[in-house]
Amino acid sequence: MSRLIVISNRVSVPKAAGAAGAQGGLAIALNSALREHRGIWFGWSGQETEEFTGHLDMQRNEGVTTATIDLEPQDIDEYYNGYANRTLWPLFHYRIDLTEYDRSFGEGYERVNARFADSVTPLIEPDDLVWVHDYHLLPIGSMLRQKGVKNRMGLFLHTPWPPTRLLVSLPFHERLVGSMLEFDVIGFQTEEWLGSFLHYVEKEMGLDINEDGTIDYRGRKIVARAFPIGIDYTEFVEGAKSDEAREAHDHLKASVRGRKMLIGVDRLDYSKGLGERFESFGRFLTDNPDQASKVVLLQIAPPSRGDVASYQQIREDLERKTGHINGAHADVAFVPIRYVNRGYPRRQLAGFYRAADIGLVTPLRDGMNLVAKEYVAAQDPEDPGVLILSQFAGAALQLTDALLVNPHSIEHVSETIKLALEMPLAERRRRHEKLLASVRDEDVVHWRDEFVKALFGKDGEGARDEAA
Ligand code: GDG
Repeated sequence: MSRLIVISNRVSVPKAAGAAGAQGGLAIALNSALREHRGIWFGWSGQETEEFTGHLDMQRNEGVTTATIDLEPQDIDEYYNGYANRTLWPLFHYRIDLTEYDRSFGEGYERVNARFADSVTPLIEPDDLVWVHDYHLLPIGSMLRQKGVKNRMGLFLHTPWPPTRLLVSLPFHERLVGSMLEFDVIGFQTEEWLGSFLHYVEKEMGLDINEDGTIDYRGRKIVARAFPIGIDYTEFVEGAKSDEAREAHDHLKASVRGRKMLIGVDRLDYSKGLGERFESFGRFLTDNPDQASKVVLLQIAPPSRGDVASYQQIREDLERKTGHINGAHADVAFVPIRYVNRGYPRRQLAGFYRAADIGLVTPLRDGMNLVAKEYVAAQDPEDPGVLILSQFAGAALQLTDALLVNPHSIEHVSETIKLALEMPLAERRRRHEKLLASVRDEDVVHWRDEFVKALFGKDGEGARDEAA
């Protein structure tokens, strides 16, 4: 069996099941694939070093080998805080108003991708399959090819892919996309992002897309496909049954004292539509004054990317909005928004989801959105909550039995909250049953297996044919 080499910006060192700070579903799924394939997970350690040496820190934990490198402060500034999080992230989430185009970011991005390629190449054996993750590492495939790596290589993009008219605002966009075509498999979360990518390839690069969706490029056939990611359903449902989850559920339920609860769980990121969500909830309270003392919104929002100015702004904006809405609608015995700027262990989170009557998942743009799927998995099937989901999340293409909303329309979301609160049990059950089937059947293991199968190629050959 071919080994699997996973390359991503950061590496998640495996921890024993149930350990404190246990990992997310993606890390668990990749680690189990690595265990099965005797593979290696390579990436940045998250640590700084004065001068880049390329020293590999190899570790083995829970049957998985990880290899990490440290980066220089300038690398972190230009590659991670710069090109990845100030340029590509906003651009890929359709926010060209927030996108910064600084030449030094692009240079740092290429330099770090080259450093990744230099460091990982000696670890790659001829039959290995190479699986690269996300927008941090789009050009690494071409750099590995230049170093003589002939293995089959795949890229999976966790974010959306923007429409061509937005992408062409990126200086050197042709170079970036051209470098991606050195991969054998390019995976997206949804058909929509895939469609945007193929549109670019056709219109800007003049390439033909074959009937089966493959692209012929310099004598090779590239598979570009949608592989919608899921959650680790089994792990999540087990966690939701744990004592920790039950205690978190009971504690939260007791604290709301019979009021209906809405929950949001998101990294503090402008793509998640938190400002619009708070405004919609505020509008709901204004339009339904009798409800003000009967509902509460719990928003869990662990801070992220705090070194980037736009993230500092969203934080300030949300603090202002929370203060404003709570000031207008609170009473001596309750506040309508509980805004919590910290993270919780996964099992507690599962308990919180189950305690909530509504899951409010309203990103302005999201590659997939796993919170929507976790909310569904955590519900009591006999008395499930209602999922309100943005039509702009990749998950909306699968979770069609959620109440789909336009998160930009404050009125629409406000009215949908009312609808969800009034939804009869039979309809809640009917919708939940369908949602649950999708979350259970298209889980992260299914996603991983589909991608690895595509990476193997039809003939099951690991190494790619040199003559092809
Ligand atoms: C990117 C794409 C795509 C959140 N707060 C806590 C916590 N979380 C966990 C959630 C969920 C994960 O973080 C967030 O995943 P999302 O999918 O919602 O969003 P991104 O972080 O933006 O992820 C996204 C994903 O990659 C996978 O491809 O779906 O579109 O943007 O699992 O539960 N976990 C814990 N405590 C928290 O407080 N333990």
